Amino acid sequence: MITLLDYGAGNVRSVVNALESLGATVRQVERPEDILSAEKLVFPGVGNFRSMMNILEGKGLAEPLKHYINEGRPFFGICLGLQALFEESEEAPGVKGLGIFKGKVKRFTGPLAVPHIGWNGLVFKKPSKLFQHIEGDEKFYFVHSYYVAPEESSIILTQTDYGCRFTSSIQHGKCIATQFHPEKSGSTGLKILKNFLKGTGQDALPEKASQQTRLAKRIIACLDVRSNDQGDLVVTKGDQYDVREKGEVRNLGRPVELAARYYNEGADEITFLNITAFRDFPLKDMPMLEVLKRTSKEVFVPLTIGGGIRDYTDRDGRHYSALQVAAEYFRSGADKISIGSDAVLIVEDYLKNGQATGESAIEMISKIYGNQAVVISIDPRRIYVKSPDQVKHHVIETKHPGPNGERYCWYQCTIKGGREGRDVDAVTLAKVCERLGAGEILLNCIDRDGTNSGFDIELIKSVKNAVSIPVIASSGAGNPAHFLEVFKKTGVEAALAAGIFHRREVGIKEVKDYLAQNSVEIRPI
Ligand code: 1PR
Repeated sequence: MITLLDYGAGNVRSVVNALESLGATVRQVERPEDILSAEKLVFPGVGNFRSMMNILEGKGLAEPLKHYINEGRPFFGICLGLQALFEESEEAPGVKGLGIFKGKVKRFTGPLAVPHIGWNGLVFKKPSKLFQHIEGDEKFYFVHSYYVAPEESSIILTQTDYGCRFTSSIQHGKCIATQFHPEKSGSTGLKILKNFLKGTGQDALPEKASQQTRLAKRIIACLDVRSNDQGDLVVTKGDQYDVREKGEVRNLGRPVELAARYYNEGADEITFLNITAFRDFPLKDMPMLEVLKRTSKEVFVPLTIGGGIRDYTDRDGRHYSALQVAAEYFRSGADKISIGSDAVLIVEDYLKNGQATGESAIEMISKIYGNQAVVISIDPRRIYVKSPDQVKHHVIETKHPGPNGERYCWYQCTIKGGREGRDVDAVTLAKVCERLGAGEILLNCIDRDGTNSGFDIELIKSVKNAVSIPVIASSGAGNPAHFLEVFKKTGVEAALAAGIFHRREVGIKEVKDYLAQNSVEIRPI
């Protein structure tokens, strides 16, 4: 029996699913006494250090937790569940951590994008039972802006490189904690959890361990989901956002099945976009929540869900906040939520008033769940202009002149799935969203969507250069060379595709093999 400490700030469903897939029975901590009576305790932390400590203290869980760990009983902390063990964090000055180990939690500084999101390797510092059947060159999924800096080097189990070398896991007796997410690290991560559950066997030091690690470029499979005219929830795909063919919604398969296929084929992440959620209220759209619940039972890589994350008042006058909508998605198995239309309206407001309200969906959700959980999905369309001073927007000089020979363009943000253009450009949107607390940009492009003609390098470069959070390039992938081009020319952290994967024109493995042959770091399948 495993006892799981859920303090209600994120996706613990995936940890439960991972443990159950390994045959464990999981019970949740309901009262402080449940911690003390645990046989094995797992503590997955997500979100913000301050809110985590406030909740632990407020619910009377901090003391039993310290007591349990100090008694040397089996403990597995994940992400913030590692950071909580230290004295304090730069994320929440003045807030005390559990202080089981000496040391601080620090923020990444330097030129690399923060949060550190994606698959990175481990440098092994000491043998552990945890590493049985681990070869050493595998990659694990990280998503964090802060890392622990222990004072006692003897507790350091692994280290990882990202601008600096940081501690990516610790072990002291039976107390183990990882910065990476084993429950989101595919079959390799499950091996780590299995070793913890087993708790027996020899200490092992992986053979292929390297002396340096590199973050992999992520390949993401995207599933645009909506109901077709018969009322079935299907994965569809548009050409420049038009998903109908001969009047019918294109049907490319079932969401859960396709997601499982991409997981098995080596996708580093799966994104679901509920593309008609701007019309319907997503919490009424239970099938989408069901899709997430079912997918997270068999897919152990990160899941992002977008569509309809905004405040909403239903016909009976009942108000739901974007935070409530997001919370439901997280509870159903999402690791990140993506905000599209509402982000444009939030930025319009910000630009009009010159300041943040503190109450926008981006601010509210990132405050509770952490920046890394908030993705902004941008749906821009290219607008040509004759000269840069013709509009007040961020204008670029383009190598692809417009229909009347225009040499300049800007990228207009749209809402409602491209149906309505607004007076905000993609670069400004990305910058303001970063300021408000977004952790990642999913950059689509209506002109390229479904064309197989390659990513819009000019758009992607200008957004990537404007922000310091990770950027996912999307729209237009037609072959493996397009992925290489976008990584080499823009430096984005991830690239997403839909049509070529759905139609089996190109496989994820083919893309990764091609990238690896051309010296791009990838997560091997
Ligand atoms: O506005 O917060 O409700 O979110 C709605 C979400 O649905 C947005 O993220 C928006 O991008 C998405 N969306 C809305 N309508 C469509 C549509 O296609 N009619 N899909 C749509 C956007 C773009 C990508 C696509 C890539 C790669 N789809 O998701 O997967 O362009 O395609 P490709 O590789 O085939 O070129 P909200």
